[in-house]
Amino acid sequence: MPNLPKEQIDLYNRDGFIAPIDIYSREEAAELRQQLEGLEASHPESVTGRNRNNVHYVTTLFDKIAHNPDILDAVESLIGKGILVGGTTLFIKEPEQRGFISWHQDGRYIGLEPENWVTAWLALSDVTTENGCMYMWPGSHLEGAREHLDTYDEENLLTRGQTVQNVPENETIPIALKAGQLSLHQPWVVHGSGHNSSKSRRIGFAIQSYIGTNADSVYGKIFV
Ligand SMILES: O=C(O)CCC(=O)C(=O)O
Repeated sequence: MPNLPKEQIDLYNRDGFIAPIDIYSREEAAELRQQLEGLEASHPESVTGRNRNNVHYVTTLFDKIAHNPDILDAVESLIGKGILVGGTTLFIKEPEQRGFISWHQDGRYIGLEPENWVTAWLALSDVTTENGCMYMWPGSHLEGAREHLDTYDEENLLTRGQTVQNVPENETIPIALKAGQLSLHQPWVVHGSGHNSSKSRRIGFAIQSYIGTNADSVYGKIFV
């Protein structure tokens, strides 16, 4: 895939995200999902709980996805050449699983500056409003860092339940994706996702994040 066209880059700058971007065909995505589910069957502990964090170290399946040239081309359009994989996470919501991700900004807890980094989220199942797709608040990145309240809600899949308050939910946009499609979002865009109320799994693989080689941790300097 060539780099993203200017119109898409403009949309990213305006809204704080772009979706959908076609990466894998349906057949390829089904094959990747099958490999994941094969691993879950043969080595269940390897891709559950904390092992879902940096799962690209656990299996080459996810390392290959994180280094997919089409994804890297799209990312290069936004952050330039010299791209590092800062971390990855497998976000799975099981059928009818209660569990949501509260409104948050990745920039607030990943803590990297300067801001030439971007989170990529690849769907390995179809992702819909019913099974708990992400919602983005367009333009919310333009005001930079916002206060987050640690709510420690039991059903919140974020460790501290960190939450941006007073998000105008009627302005937020669902990011429905077909298996094999990608979304890209900016560090300061406010986003979250709801429960899976469907009878099928919602499977997403996030590269959190692709970072420019000049990005440095600001934890302990700006954020604590
Ligand atoms: O998978 C989800 O629902 C949320 C993921 C997320 O917040 C992220 O990738 O930044």
